[in-house]
Amino acid sequence: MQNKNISIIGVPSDYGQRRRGVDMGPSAIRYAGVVERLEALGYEVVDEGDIQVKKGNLIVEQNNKLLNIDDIIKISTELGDRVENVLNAGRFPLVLGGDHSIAIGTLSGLAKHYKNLGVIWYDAHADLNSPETTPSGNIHGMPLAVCLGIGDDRLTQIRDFTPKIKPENIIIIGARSVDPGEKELIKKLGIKVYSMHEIDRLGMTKVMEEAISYLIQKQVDGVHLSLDLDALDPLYTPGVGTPVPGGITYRESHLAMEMLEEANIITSAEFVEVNPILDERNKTADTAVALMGSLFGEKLV
Ligand code: NNH
Ligand code: MN
Ligand code: MN
Ligand code: MN
Repeated sequence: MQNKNISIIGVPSDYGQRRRGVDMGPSAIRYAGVVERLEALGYEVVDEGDIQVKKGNLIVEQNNKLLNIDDIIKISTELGDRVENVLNAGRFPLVLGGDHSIAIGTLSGLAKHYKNLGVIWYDAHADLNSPETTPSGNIHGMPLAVCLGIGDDRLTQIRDFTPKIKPENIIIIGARSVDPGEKELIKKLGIKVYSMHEIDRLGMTKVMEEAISYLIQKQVDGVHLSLDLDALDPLYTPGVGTPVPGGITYRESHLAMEMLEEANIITSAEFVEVNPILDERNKTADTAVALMGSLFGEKLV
């Protein structure tokens, strides 16, 4: 990574879904040794701590299509401000979740800075739902749509501008649980997706080579990696709220991170959906930190 100065921001939020515990993700990732791991690679790491998230009862009512929206607006706005400050200080933002709804905040900070931002969405899901298409009402299934300007105005207008990203600058990797409305949107907007089918068929090497040259062709001025730990097979990351079998392997994920590092294109990252309550001895947080190792240039020999 070109930028040797990393700022870590924890976002202990579980408001984007219904299972308690993902708010402890940032702690679990810290205890897995993220700061030490990155310092050992020669980075100057500042852990800025967690943003303030109110502890409260999750709203889980059946027919609500935007669960906990008020809390999510507040968290996203604050996170956006914090991420923008990190960029203005010339530092690399590394955001620790929390459920994936926090990406709305992260992108709202990044997009003020980068005018043609690329996004790699490493996830079992597409996170392209809206209140009209959501099967759950969980906002963690919506952040990519929100950043495209699709969905409730209160979310799309966070930090007073929309859209945050262009559909042609997005690459989804690892998808295997995509809802009908999301499939329609992917077709309509022509979003580039490497589902598990393409990963099986082409192999991760080819997938990453293509993904990287695709973003370079789009002349992006930065690339954000939004990594949902459920992209990996639950074998390696059991501590996630919505595990889906048939996922990306541990080795394939390391390869993907190593290739991103070699390509030297990543300018910010977030690791989300680590839920220690659902985990086995902090395995998911350990995997997250190991992947960060590869992303930031750790070599095996
Ligand atoms: N697509 C489902 C929904 O919108 C599940 C989303 N869950 C995720 N996304 N973990 O990454 O509710
Ligand atoms: Mn996700
Ligand atoms: Mn997911
Ligand atoms: Mn998830």
